[in-house]
Amino acid sequence: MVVLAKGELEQIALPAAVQKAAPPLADVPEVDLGGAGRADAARAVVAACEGHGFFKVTGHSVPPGLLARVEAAAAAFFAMPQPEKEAAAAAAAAPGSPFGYGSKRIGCNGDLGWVEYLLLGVAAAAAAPLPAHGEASPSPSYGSFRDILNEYVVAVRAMMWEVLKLMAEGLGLKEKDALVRLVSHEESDSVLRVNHYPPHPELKQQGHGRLTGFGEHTDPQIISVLRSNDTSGLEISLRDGSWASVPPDRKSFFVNVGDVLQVLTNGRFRSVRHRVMVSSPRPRVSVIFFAGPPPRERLAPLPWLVAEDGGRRRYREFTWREYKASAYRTKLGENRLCHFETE
Ligand code: GA4
Repeated sequence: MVVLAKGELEQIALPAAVQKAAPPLADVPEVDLGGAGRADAARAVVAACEGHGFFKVTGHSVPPGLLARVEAAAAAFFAMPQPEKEAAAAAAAAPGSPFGYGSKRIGCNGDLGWVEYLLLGVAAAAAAPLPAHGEASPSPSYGSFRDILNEYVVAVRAMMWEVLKLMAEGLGLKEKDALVRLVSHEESDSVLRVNHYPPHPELKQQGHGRLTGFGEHTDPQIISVLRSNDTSGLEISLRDGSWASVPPDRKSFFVNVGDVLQVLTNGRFRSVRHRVMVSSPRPRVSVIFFAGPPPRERLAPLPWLVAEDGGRRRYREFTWREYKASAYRTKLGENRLCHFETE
């Protein structure tokens, strides 16, 4: 990983050092896609999105063997020497794009975290959704990693569409495809992120128990689907402002409500603040699929949900292009939705 300048490690370590470890989230809401009752699953999705804005998906049909291959390929990718990772991932991104390999620097507004990552744009509805820009033949190691990630994206996307259909049903929307339509359009703007949080044994000796891996934030998109290895670190913010750690579960997926879904539901669903803290002696690897709408899509609270809210419209209309541009100007931890509230 890239060496940090003087003072930068303190930025990652200090805020965490003064915090106690968050207690485990006792009641992780669960949605069983393999269960008998569709109506029950739809109700469970809505209740979870209104509550924490976060839930676990079990009973899905993404093959465990594929999850294991993704995990192994990610570990192998991040184990490569730094220059090789940079060179390999250059094949993943057009010059000047925010995509590719990154280490410790998150976004471009000065945020730092104890993390290295690969960030890729995802083409919606394509058989091989991940880009192959740049060199004609990317390095063989990156090439095979990308092939495995392509398989993963196709499988996870199908599971996510299922969840979004249940959501629309649970909300009583007339158009059952209202949410899926936004993320499955050929111009839908989705992102895949593979994060690697290496352990940092020396910090313990220096008296820093926990590092900020990925600082607190909400996700700008509609929905995010996360899968991690068996290492803890993910924490969500509860409604009372306290933090709870999410026990890892490598067989399941974790779903976050994003900012745009909070807007579409007129604030009924909660875009959950979350973060990743590093304290484990084992590395954490997570893969997150962020599903967004097409750039030109005009987003506003859905009329049915405004009517249910007594006609009160909590957010003004905007396009995803506009929201994204505004979000990318912010620091990670900022509240991005406040600029779009009607009052
Ligand atoms: C948070 C969610 C996703 O990881 C991400 C992040 C993006 C980035 O890493 O480039 C952002 C962050 C995320 C929100 C505010 C801006 C943009 C870093 C940052 C400081 C890929 C996304 O879409 O928004």
